[in-house]
Amino acid sequence: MKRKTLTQYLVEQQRQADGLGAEVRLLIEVVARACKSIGHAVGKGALGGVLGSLDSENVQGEVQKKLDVLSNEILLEANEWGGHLAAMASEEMETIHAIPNRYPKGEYLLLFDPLDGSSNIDVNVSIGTIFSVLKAPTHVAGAPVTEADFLQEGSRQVAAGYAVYGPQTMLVLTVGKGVVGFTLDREMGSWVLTHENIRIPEDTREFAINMSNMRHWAPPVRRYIDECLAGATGTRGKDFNMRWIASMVADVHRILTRGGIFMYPWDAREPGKPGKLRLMYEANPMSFIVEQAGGAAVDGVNRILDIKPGQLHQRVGVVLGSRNEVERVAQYHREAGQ
Ligand code: P6P
Repeated sequence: MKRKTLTQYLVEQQRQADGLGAEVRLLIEVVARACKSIGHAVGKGALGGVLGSLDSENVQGEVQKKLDVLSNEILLEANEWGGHLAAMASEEMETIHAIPNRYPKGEYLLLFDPLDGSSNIDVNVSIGTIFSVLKAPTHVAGAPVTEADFLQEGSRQVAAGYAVYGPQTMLVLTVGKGVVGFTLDREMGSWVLTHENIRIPEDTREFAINMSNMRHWAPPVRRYIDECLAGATGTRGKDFNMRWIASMVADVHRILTRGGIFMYPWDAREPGKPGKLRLMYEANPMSFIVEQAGGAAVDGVNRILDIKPGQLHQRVGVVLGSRNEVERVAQYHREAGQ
């Protein structure tokens, strides 16, 4: 049977009773097309002269890779003219990006990490693009959009998704009706629906965490990982496996595909920061996707999608994946009074 394309899936979603609005459908198609361009640039690697770092740093204080900046520009240019957005925000830009006056404005806000996992670019390991869609507050009609308009809980996302540039290039998407996956048919240049209902198993034997930070973890995290490491000889009564790709998109995609728990918790290296990952364009979109696939996502104890943001680039601890394992970690935090 002929597989559906992204366009066909979005048209069918639009026809539903409480369906997708035309602007959101256009938004997703534009972002998906931009991800094709990013994937094409990533795939060229050294042949495209796009590897390596620039002399600049982003707002996070991280050295920018050429592909970070290129990916950001691709997403900005693709989304400026369509009339579906009020403004955009990116990990690579300190302030929000207003739609130029020469273009019509729409009702939605787009946030993205244009190329997540940048440390993996130069070593040819999977990286990805993460995006999140919010509705702009009604008052923005006519008034300039401000950063405050973006500071909405993750539970208010209209859509979220990521592209993963790996052995296959895939687009994983939720519009609040479960999670679907599209594989890029590189010959036709079309996104083909290959995963119609992605679900995360509630249990797992696989954890993902950067073990080199072990001495900096809070006790509940250390307790959980120690139990996993004790395996069948310990209280868990089963052996665990470990994976850490250091590209959130790749680690989360594995968890959506076969289960697992992903952890980037608070640690004592920078005690004033709640975690390394960013709430608005990493944790929130991934948490929306994970919950829509039957998983769970907490900052250690609180549901990530309930967090009221204070700043655009604020960071957060992240524990997400197979529901029963995430709940165990949250329980250990509650028992520790955290
Ligand atoms: P570490 C990539 O830089 C990233 O933001 C996530 O994609 C990834 O999960 C994490 O940082 C890796 O961090 O400290 O292991 O290099």
